[in-house]
Amino acid sequence: MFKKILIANRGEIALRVIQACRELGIPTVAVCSTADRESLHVTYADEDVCIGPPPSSQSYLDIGSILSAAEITGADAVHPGYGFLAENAHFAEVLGECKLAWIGPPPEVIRLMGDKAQARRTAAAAGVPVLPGSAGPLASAEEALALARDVGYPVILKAAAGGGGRGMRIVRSGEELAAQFRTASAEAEKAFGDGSVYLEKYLEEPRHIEFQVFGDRHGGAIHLGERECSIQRRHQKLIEEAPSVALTPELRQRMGEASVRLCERVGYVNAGTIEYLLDRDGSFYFMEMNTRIQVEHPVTEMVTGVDLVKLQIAVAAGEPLGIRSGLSPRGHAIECRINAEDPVTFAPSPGRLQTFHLPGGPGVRVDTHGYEDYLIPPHYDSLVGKLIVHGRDRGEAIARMQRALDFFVVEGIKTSIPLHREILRDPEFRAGRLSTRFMEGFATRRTGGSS
Ligand code: MV4
Repeated sequence: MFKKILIANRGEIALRVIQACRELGIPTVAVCSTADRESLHVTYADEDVCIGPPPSSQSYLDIGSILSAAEITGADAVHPGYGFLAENAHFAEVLGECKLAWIGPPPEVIRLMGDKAQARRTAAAAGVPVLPGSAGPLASAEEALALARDVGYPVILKAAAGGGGRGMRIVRSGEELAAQFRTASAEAEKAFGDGSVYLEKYLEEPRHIEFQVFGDRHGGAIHLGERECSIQRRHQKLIEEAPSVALTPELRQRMGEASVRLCERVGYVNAGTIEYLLDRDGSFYFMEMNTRIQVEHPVTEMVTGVDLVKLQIAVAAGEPLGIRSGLSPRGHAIECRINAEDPVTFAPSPGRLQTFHLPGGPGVRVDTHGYEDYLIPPHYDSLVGKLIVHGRDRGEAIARMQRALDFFVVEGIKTSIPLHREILRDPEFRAGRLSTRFMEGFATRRTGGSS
């Protein structure tokens, strides 16, 4: 097992990794920017190293500084959390060259799945359903036009180097396609340095369902069921739950088997997430694979009883998975992301937490790096915590989330708590009628169409 783990991250996920390490008896090293000296991940780690000024490009994304921190502290493994360097294949490679263990998937697999067009082709080759569309990047607007005629409108153009909704264009007719193709490609070139664009049939109102997968270094691959992540705004998830009300045990098994096949095909190791679009008729289609632990991993932990971060560390150290696919989810879990933002305008709201009272009691978990008097720096994302509840069924989980939101007191900044309280009261949410367009309908129901 590892002797000392460096956590190349900050905030709640850095704390989450420290918790896992402590349970495993492994000492930890925190890294921090000068804006994070008063952060809990620094307080709770056994050692800490300041790696640079507040901008992440000069601290949490600075590979040289992180390597130096590992070197001077004698760490033998690095956990990347999510975001920052978590899906940086080059970082994973450099660690290997420095004889440091990488608690994540092989660099080649990160690179493969980072190219969304190649990922789509790989999924199809593994027998995982994909939407009708291009076999790879499109060479020209003419090729896009011919393909769109075959597939039928609407279609969606996606940047191969994008992902998570960045660089997408919905096209509803042939008249717009050539112009949209050129803008999409130019934008992708500018944003990612790669103008490759591919095309798919566009689904109007799907659910976003993702499967938690895990591979070990002995060729083992499993899935741990799904998360329903349809409630998001501007491609930022707001609420996630497990299981999805849309999945029967039979569909869960088929989607799970498809997910495991893809893992086996690419030699996947460590934690991963396979994102699908689920159509109303129960058809599912591969969308992307994320090669990291995700923000919403706790809902899977709650319904499976598996500590995913400890499992990441164990498989990175060479241990076999030791658990099988096909466990039935136990009860129901919901997560609300608590962001430091205006609940109406969604503008960031950094500042000091003057009051910070956490809810507790049966079935309630809070993953947060916040504490009373903590000053949320303006340089990073706005997530201040995650409120996760577990109940015997969805009804109990909803009631529990409502009372936990009521008993979560934050003063000094604006948060998404009031928005979550409204969503939890919404009849469509309560009925489980969810889709990727949920928030559009919610905004209309809330204001009667004025926003
Ligand atoms: C789609 C789609 C409909 N049809 N692809 C958004 C994030 C990125 N991973 C891909 N996304 C979508 N791809 C086809 N062929 C709809 C979306 C989409 C979406 C997906 C998941 C969650 C929220 C979403 C919001 C808008 C669009």
